[in-house]
Amino acid sequence: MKSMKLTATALALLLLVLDHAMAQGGLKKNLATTKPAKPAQCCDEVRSLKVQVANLSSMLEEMNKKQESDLMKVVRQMMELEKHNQQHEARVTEAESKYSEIYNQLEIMQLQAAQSAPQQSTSDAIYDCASLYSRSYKISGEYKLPKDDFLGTPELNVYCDMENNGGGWTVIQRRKIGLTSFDRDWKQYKNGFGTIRGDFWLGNEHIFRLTRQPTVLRIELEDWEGKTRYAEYGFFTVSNEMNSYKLFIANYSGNAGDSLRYHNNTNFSTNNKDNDKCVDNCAQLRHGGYWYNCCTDSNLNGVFYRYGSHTKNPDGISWYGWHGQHYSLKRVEMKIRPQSFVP
Ligand SMILES: [Ca+2]
Repeated sequence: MKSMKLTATALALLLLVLDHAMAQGGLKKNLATTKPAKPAQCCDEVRSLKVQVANLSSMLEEMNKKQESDLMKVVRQMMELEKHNQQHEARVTEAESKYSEIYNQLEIMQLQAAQSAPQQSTSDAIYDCASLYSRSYKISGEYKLPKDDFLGTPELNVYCDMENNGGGWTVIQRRKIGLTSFDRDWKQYKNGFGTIRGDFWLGNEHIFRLTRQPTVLRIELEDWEGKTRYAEYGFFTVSNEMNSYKLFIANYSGNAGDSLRYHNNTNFSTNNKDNDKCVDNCAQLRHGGYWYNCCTDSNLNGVFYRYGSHTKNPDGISWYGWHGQHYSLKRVEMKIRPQSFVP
């Protein structure tokens, strides 16, 4: 601003000087026409004016130069500011991306927390006798398990053994009265049949759902002399219907012998569905529904034979490891409990 003002003043001064010089020149011309001139005085004046003009011109030039350099300085400062601005913007962008990254992580954590929430609630949910036991239901008997939308299980009547071997057992099969036929079809074995306080099969669909968590199977046997034996499997699970409720067992312990091992990795068969590993139809030959191989080393869903007739037939309730193929047991109970259960 100051240099601009200076330039304007200098220009005004220069114009004034030039005007004066022109006027002088015009006067000189006029004088030349009228009377003889005084060349020495005139030339001196012109010369001094010329010097002044030259001085002013150089001043002006200098000012221009200075102005130009000032302008360059301003431009450089502006460029510098622009650079700073860009750097600042880059930092803001970086900060923003970091923020969004953190926000995303937070969102993932919240999602995981939300997903784990129903899992936590299922540990409180009642879906077997073990969860009832942990809620202080410690008397053996019939219980109604509520429908569970999360597990997709319907309401179900079960018998809970809350007293033997630590309790918390869900009974999945029982033979003791002998009036209920176990020679049933696929659908009946799928959904279960019999009476929960007497002889029954809980149902393959229910057994499949109950054994989706690591499960223990305990089989208790009684013969006609009133002696008892047991077989326990630390691992027991049954696959879904699409996989024919295939049996998986492991980790045997007990005193009855391991007569279920022969049936490991076999599909469930019924009198109307031959899924066994035999040319024969084992379910029809043994008159039950079971994980038949070719055909049996045990037949816990076989025919109930009363005292006197229990040692004659190969289709009875047999456990080869104890009484062999031709002995039909008096009482059987199959029960399950989660591996994680603490009495
Ligand atoms: Ca067959």
